[in-house]
This record gives sequence, structure tokens and C-alpha cells, in this order.
Amino acid sequence: MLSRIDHIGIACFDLDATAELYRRVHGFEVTHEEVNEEQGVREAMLRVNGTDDGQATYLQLLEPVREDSPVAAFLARRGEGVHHIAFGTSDVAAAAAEIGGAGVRVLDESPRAGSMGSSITFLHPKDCGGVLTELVQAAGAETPRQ
Ligand code: CMX
Ligand code: CO
Repeated sequence: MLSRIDHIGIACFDLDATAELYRRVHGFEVTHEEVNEEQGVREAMLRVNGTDDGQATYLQLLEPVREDSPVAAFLARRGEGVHHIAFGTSDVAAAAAEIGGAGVRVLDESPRAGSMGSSITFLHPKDCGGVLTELVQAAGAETPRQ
């Protein structure tokens, strides 16, 4: 049901400086940038492998755009670093229902808008071994089961 790693989310204070670090040190380029007001972040996607067809794997750099956002709280508490891991699925609502049914807290009542037209939801880190976990249904190649 969770079939691949979609992205790893990394919290940072300065998106442009961190993107430059990943370009210089790792050789990864920013392939997409957007602001997600609902999540309170400016984000850059750095494609690690694959093509933008819904099957690629990315690093997602996250800079808060407001103080009352989850990433701002994380940075204040823990500083910069890995914030979440995101698994790809062909049906995020079904995956969330199944995982929620097993007693894991799903943090969204229904899927929300994620990067590049994807649908996303989050699982509570305290129910996932200390790892904030995101489920992603990419736009495009992955379509919901009928
Ligand atoms: N990873 C692991 N643990 C985390 C965490 C994270 N990213 N964020 C918080 N925690 C832990 C804290 O360390 C704390 O643990 P202790 O009580 O043992 O110290 C506990 O969770 C509560 O922390 P908090 O600072 O009080 O945070 P909240 O409970 O207010 O919020 C969470 C935590 C996960 C519910 C909230 O961050 C959330 O709803 N996240 C989902 C949305 C999100 O993160 N959006 C940004 C990314 C957008 C994108 O990927 O597109
Ligand atoms: Co993410």
C-alpha cells in the first residue's frame, strides 16, 4: 500500500542557503519551488532520482512562512534537520483509513494539498516510532483505485 519513498522533509531557517548547500555538497538541483500557505511553508523539491511522473524521490526543504506553523515550532524546539519522511501511495485516503484503523493518529480529517499537485496526510510521530510520517498520492501517474 505504501510503495516507495516520495520525499524526506528537512526543516531549515534559510531555504535558499540550504538549497545551495545541497547543490554544492551533494550535487542536487532544485526542480520545483512553491509556497504552501495551509502548511505554513516555503518549500523546494530537489529530485534525487526518477522523473516528475509521480514515481521520483525528492528532498523537500522547508522554511516556515509564519511563526505559528509546525515547521517554525520544530525549528524552535529542535533546530534544523530531518522533519518528516513521506511514503508514496496510489490512494492516500484509503491508506490513511487503513492505518488509522490500526490505531495510529491521522492528523488530517481528509487529504490536503501537497507539493506539485499531490494529496497528502500526516501520521502522528508518537504513533510512528518518533517519526512524523506523511502519505503522498502524487498527481499524475498515481490515480485512486475506483
Ligand atoms: N518529528 C518527530 N517528533 C516530533 C515532530 C517531528 N517533526 N514534531 C513534533 N514532534 C514531537 C515533539 O518532539 C514532542 O515530543 P515530546 O513531547 O516527547 O517532547 C511532541 O511531538 C509534541 O510536539 P509539539 O512541539 O508540542 O508539537 P505539536 O504536538 O503541536 O505538533 C505535530 C506536532 C506533528 C502534530 C505537528 O507538527 C503537525 O501537525 N504536523 C503535520 C503538518 C506538517 O508538519 N506540515 C509541514 C510539512 C508540509 C509538507 O510536508 O508538505
Ligand atoms: Co512533505
